[in-house]
Amino acid sequence: MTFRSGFACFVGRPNAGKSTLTNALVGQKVAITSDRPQTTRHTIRGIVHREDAQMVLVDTPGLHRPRTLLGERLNALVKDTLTEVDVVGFCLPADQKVGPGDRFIAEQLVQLAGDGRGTPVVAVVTKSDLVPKGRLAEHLLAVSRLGEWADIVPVSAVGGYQVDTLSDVLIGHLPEGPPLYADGELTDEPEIVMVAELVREAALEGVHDELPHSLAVVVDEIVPRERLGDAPAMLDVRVNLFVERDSQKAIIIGKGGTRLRDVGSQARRGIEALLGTKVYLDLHVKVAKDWQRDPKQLGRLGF
Ligand SMILES: Nc1nc2c(ncn2[C@@H]2O[C@H](COP(=O)(O)OP(=O)(O)OP(=O)(O)O)[C@@H](O)[C@H]2O)c(=O)[nH]1
Ligand SMILES: [Mg+2]
Repeated sequence: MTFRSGFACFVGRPNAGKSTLTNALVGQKVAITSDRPQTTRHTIRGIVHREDAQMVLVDTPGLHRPRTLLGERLNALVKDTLTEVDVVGFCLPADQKVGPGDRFIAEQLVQLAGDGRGTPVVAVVTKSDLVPKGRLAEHLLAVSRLGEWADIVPVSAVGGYQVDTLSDVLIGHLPEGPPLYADGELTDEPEIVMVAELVREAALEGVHDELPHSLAVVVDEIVPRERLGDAPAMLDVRVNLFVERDSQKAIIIGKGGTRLRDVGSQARRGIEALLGTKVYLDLHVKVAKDWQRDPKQLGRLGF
């Protein structure tokens, strides 16, 4: 049996369903998801293990016309990733017409194919559960006219439709080679990053307008709590949430602190599942004025 291994990445405009699809292919949550655009802010590797192959799936931030320095840095990150993979999955959501955002990305992908490497691009029509069959057929046609694709695969990460088929198609483009990660390893995301991401995911729920973009989360420390008698093991997790303005701080905290408490209890459940121990989660909201446009602050927040 030939064994294949290599790298695939998902690109697409914000909110196209890249991270949800990554999680579905890996079979476990490695990337946070939300219905707010620009949820993903760094590349995340999820590893798909099979008898005959190992695929390192790189989930990327949504590609878009940048309006801030953060946006520019995210786009640059995606472009770097594109040159480093064996196959690209271009995600186009079925519930939205092919638009200027998709054409912008298609142009970048044409340049990639033309640079001599000839990286194959598979068009992935995401969220196909959201549209009737006839609409899906129209969308597939529009996608096929958008560029030269190695394949076009409609999927639904939520319904599980054709997720395995997509895995087969992507793996078919990987070279022969040995596994790159140990058996059972599902991501190379450090725990500390996953913890911060789970807090950001919880905090994104129900906030609107500019706030999702203005929110950054950094773990301050994770320390084991001293055990008294046979009390169960417990970790103290201190996390800072940064926003850009005082008004945003008030929204995140909510009336009498209720909103922040809800965010904390939702995030704590995910963090306890991730770390496998009880957690005391301590959230602090701080203002870092206009950090999205400030190179110094961007550096400090890890961008
Ligand atoms: N119905 C349906 N909804 C989906 C599907 N895939 C993703 N979604 C929803 O679409 C929204 C965006 O999903 P994400 O996976 O966060 O999208 P993304 O492309 O990673 O977004 P960015 O990281 O912001 O670029 C979320 O609310 C998901 O629940 C799907 O197959 N079906
Ligand atoms: Mg994402």
